[in-house]
Amino acid sequence: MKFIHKPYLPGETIAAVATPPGEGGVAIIRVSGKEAFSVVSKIYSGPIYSYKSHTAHFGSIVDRGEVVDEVLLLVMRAPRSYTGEDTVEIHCHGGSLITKKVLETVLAAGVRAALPGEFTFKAFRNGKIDLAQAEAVQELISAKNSLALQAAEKQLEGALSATILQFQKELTDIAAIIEAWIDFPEEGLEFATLDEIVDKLILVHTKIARLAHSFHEGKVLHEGLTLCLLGAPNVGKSSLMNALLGKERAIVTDIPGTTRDLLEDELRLGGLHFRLLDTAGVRRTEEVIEREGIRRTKKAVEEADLLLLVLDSTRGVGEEEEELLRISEGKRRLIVWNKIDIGVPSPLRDALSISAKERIGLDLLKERIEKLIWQDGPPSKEELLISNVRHKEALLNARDALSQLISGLKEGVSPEFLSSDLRRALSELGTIIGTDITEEILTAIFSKFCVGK
Ligand SMILES: Nc1nc2c(ncn2[C@@H]2O[C@H](COP(=O)(O)OP(=O)(O)OP(=O)(O)O)[C@@H](O)[C@H]2O)c(=O)[nH]1
Ligand SMILES: [Mg+2]
Repeated sequence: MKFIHKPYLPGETIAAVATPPGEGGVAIIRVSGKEAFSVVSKIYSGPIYSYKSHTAHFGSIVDRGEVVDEVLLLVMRAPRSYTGEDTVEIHCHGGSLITKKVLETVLAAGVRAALPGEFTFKAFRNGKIDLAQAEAVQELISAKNSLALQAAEKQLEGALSATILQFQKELTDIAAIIEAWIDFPEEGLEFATLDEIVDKLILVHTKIARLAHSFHEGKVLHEGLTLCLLGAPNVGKSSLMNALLGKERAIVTDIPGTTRDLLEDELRLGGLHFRLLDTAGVRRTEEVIEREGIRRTKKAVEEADLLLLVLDSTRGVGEEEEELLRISEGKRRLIVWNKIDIGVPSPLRDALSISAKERIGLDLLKERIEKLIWQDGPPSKEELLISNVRHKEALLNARDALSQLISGLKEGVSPEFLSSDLRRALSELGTIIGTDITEEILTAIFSKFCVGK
């Protein structure tokens, strides 16, 4: 069944705790909407209507004559607030019980509890930020390293939105030429030659494709990558996991088939974090548990961003190894000959030699992992990266529409079809900044935010 999110009703006044749960110095309760002032005035000791915008005031929250808490009130009048609406922030003492009581008092005075992301939704609806910027807010909050933070800040400032608008402008200019061509076919392509249009389109196409491809780097920054160990039984996958982590995370024995389930831990390498997965060794077996383990291994391999294929240098390349080489073909992978303290690796292109047990060759391995992630070196501060699947899909769809348009132009397809390809590209780009998007998708995006944001 499809999960239906509650719709946001932008006209309503809402309230929520904006600070994380638990105990702290202060907690902030945010109230936003047309009735923010009138509602808070019912429960606050001071003359809130007389307060200037962007000023702070000390007073108390009062419930039927009783003081609930002494608070600092911050008032912001529309449109100069995060949401673009009248907003009151109540800074109360940061205990969970007291915060709850203040919130309950506010809600009882006549506002609705905010849904997840609803304040940011209001900001979007009221034109304070566009959709890409709204999504950047959430990325900013969840950024786990300084590079990810930088990228989110840039997106919040509007770098991505500006780029999308620029693409749209370039395409709209071309659309105008094509439309004129449809309207006055006899005048031919007076404004530009066919080749010129194609060249312009190829340029935009390339830029869109490049931005779509930055998704890999963007994702590395935001989520980290999944690094999956793969190999036949007993080759030393679990030993390598332990060696990389620097702790005895996985059970190691000399019995083939020791690891039967996926094991996971967090690995930090050169400022990046990886989800490191140890898997069950792949071989033909009738044993039920092991077979399930191998099924899980194969699924993990499909989903992994990077594979470490571990081979045993005392065994060489046999039937199982051939199969593993095939499974991992075409994926980002590193081939590692393990146990070089007791074996001799067979020649295989680009393979590394290590000993997980004796800790030989691990630094080089880590270096190679990093190199494989940042194929063109780590991204620079200036580079615009996308990290959101939704953005990537939209860019790829826009790119495909342009590919169609370009080949249509070259083949002399009727101009009506061409302009529909162009419109499709434009509206795909529009979904990124939130101009061509359904209410359902919007709600789904904002509902992933936290309550109070
Ligand atoms: N000499 C030597 N032995 C190793 C090395 N790495 C692992 N071993 C040994 O190989 C055996 C298997 O190691 P594991 O790490 O359990 O191998 P695995 O690939 O996880 O095996 P399964 O979980 O059964 O698939 C153990 O006895 C390890 O001590 C190494 O670099 N050199
Ligand atoms: Mg193992």
